[in-house]
Amino acid sequence: MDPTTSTNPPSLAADLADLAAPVRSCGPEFASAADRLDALIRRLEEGRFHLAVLGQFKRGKSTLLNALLGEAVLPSSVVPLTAIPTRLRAGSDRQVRIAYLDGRPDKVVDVTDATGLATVLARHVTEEANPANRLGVREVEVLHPSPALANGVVLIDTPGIGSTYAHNTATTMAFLAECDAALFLVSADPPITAVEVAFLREVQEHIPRLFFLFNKVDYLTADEAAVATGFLRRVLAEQAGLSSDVAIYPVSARRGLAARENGDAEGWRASGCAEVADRLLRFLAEEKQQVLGASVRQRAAGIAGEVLLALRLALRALAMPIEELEERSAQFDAALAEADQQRRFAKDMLAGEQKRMAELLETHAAALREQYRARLTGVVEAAFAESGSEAAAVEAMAGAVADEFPRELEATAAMLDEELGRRLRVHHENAAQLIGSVRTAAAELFDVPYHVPETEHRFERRSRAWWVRRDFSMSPLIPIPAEVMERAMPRRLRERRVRERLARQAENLVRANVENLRWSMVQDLDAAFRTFTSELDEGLADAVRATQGAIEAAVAARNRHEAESRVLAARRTGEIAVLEAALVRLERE
Ligand SMILES: Nc1nc2c(ncn2[C@@H]2O[C@H](COP(=O)(O)OP(=O)(O)OP(=O)(O)O)[C@@H](O)[C@H]2O)c(=O)[nH]1
Ligand SMILES: [Mg+2]
Repeated sequence: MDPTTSTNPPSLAADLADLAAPVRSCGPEFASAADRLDALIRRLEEGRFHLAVLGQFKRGKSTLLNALLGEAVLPSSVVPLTAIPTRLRAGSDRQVRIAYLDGRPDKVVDVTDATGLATVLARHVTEEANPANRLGVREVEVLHPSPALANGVVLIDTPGIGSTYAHNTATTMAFLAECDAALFLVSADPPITAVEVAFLREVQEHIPRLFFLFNKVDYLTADEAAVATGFLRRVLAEQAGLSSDVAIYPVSARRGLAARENGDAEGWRASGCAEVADRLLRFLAEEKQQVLGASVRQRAAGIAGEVLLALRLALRALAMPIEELEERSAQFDAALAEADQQRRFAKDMLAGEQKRMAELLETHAAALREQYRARLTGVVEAAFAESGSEAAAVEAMAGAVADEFPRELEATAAMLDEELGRRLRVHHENAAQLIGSVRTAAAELFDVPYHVPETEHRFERRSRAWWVRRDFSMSPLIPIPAEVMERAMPRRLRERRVRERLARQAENLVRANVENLRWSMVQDLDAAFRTFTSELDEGLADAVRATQGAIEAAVAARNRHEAESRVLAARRTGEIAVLEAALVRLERE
């Protein structure tokens, strides 16, 4: 029995695909609806949960992942080994996809068993076979049927940090922003090091959820393990600011792997790996998938509702006396003209909002500049007055910049981001209402059922995550010019020159860093409004195309030939039945 077996969740992606295919075959006027359904499927895929295993070299990251997979496929060794991040995600068969740094096409290798997989991986991801990444591999992705990868979990093996191979550390650092959560592996041999604490601090900046695994407990007696985790807990609390009751999961990845290979459920549980698999992987992934799944389901149902409306409109129009059809069609055109008027109005409002947001941003940038100028000047003057040393003053300024600015700039970025989200939400609701009104007008005029789907209240903007997390790295301080010449000057004069120079440095720092923030926000603001405006235009155009298109097609069919209308009516009736059934499946959850 597979100790990690879980019931497979019903596949939302499959339900969506069942919906997208018939929508696409309804005709070219439904292509955009089908595209939107495909985009939702992609979003589900992208929304997979990325969980990295991080830690210093040789802590047992690859071994732990092998244990979770249930077979030894990731190379593990007693020397620093993993050199390329390797993603593991669900697939029905084993396959490796290798992506290259220079953009040449990915290499895809199908393998039949664990040994084949291990061989391909060893050739590409190890420091031994691919020293300093001579093969130019960017990343490796493995498809694998293990249940540990169900629920959209993507597990990531990363190169260990802190080994003599500095490039491995750099590779892992560059990877952090893509992770939703991480398992941070430490072990007893040796106890947590200063390098790991520094790495952990960095990781904390990028990854919102971290879980601590204490590996290789098989080396220790129960008493020793208790002492060792106590020490780890203290270090985490004192040096990484974690709460003193932070959860630490003791595991033996090696024993876990052996247990999986021998089908030993008790050994699997005793290794501690079962708890990691059950509690962490499943819990985290489900949490994320639920939120995403609910939102995707709701949107898909909305799209299906739109398509059904168009089909029903067509069917109704095909059955209506021709004079009545023409009259209602003219009334609908009038409703569309009114909607277009409102669209223009909405765009004017948006342009005004964008201008006000830009002004707000400038006001904040000016205030920040003032605040930092005062703060830095104070720091520099105090340090210089106390020490009389220019170098010490520069040092103090650098300290203030490094400690305070990033946090405060991020806080400002987050605040403005909130504000933008709040303001755009109102416009978003108005736009949804306007687009909905076109469909409602058609439904009422032609007397067919239609419910405007609920709009989601959460207004999503893609830029948010990297806005707030962007690296507000500080501009370097200007090097101090040679002071030799000044040594000969009278003290007063020399001090004045130093003070002036320090003030200039402070001013430059303030400008550079505030400008950094301002510029990135101006860009994001523009992008947010541009996207929003085009979404409004496209959404409205879609609504018009679907409703008016369906009615016009019916009018044309009626005018051509009675037989043609009958064929079209029969086809639409069939399509409605198929879609209604697909919608029921989608909504059964
Ligand atoms: N005793 C014991 N040894 C383990 C355990 N887990 C891993 N090891 C051993 O530790 C060594 C390193 O394991 P790897 O899985 O290669 O470690 P890694 O963290 O992936 O190393 P890098 O890829 O170099 O960063 C191997 O010899 C493993 O067999 C464990 O739970 N107990
Ligand atoms: Mg490894």
